[in-house]
Amino acid sequence: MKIVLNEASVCHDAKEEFHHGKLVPSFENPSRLRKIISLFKENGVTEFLEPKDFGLDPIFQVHEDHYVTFLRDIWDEWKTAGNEGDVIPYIWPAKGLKHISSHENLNAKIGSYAFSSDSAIVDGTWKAAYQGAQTALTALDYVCAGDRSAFALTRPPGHHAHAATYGGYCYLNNAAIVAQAARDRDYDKVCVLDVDFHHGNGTQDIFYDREDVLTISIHGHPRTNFPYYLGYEDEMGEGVGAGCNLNLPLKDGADFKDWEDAFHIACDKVKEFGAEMLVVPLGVDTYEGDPISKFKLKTDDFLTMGKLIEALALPTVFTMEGGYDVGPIGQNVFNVLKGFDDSL
Ligand code: SP5
Ligand code: ZN
Repeated sequence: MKIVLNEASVCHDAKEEFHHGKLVPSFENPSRLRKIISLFKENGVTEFLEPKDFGLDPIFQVHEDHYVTFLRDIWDEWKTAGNEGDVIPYIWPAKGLKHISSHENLNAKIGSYAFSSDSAIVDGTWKAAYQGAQTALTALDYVCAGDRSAFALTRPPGHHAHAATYGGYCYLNNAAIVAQAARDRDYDKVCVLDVDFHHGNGTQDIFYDREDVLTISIHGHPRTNFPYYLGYEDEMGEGVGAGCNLNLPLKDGADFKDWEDAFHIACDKVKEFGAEMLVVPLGVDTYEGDPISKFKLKTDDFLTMGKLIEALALPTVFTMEGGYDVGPIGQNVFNVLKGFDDSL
């Protein structure tokens, strides 16, 4: 399996986020990727490929132009205006307030593009996110050229990002960008099968009215887990996309047996849909030790997960998403890929 590494990931280093009413160090931080790389090297995986540059066009196929401009420019605007800390929203156009398309005030603008406060924007966020999208597109490029699978090793993650909204540590939706690029490269039917602990709200929303991209997510139930406001069973797609979204929320405390039962339902859907390409937003925050999640998967379960994904027998692009227990994160990620491709 080709592994494409986003070296610019370290450029995104947010200081803090709110957790239980306090500012704590960001769960999503550069040590996550460093750990994964060193564990891979210990296991003899030493070839990390550089991303090619496909430019902004494939990003614009998924994200709105004004949103991309916002992500690119907001740090400089924020600093020029004299702000000292990271860009963190404090006001949102919630129900009862007006949705306005252009904002004179930076805080008003920031709140209009964010859905949560956990995703600070810092110097280097745009660079890391842009290179992350290129990393994912490069992984797709290898698969289009004949590789069975490729892994985009990158952060920040992407699956929570909508067409014009960031949140959940995500800015550009790498998995959605790959799925759309695969469509634009003659794969007629693409499936995004999201195995991160959290619902892939951004990806679902981006493809919600589409019949050519099936979105499936297995996740902690949104009644009790982030992102709370999306990810329920009754969200099944709309218009021609009706039936092309499947949510499989699981109860808090779910173990691998529960997860596997959901996975088999997902498999039936992938086959019925007739997917020609699989994109897997891979979060290992389903791990039992994860500090912000509530499933009980064990390190060995991730090997089985990789085998189950492989059994779908489709060209597959993995994008790195969540996983916040940094000690075992490398082994957990490695196990999924090793389960998929034993030659790794
Ligand atoms: C990609 C990904 O895994 N994103 C997850 C984003 C979750 N961010 C919010 C974490 C909330 C932790 N603090 C609130 C705890 C409430 N019990
Ligand atoms: Zn997650």
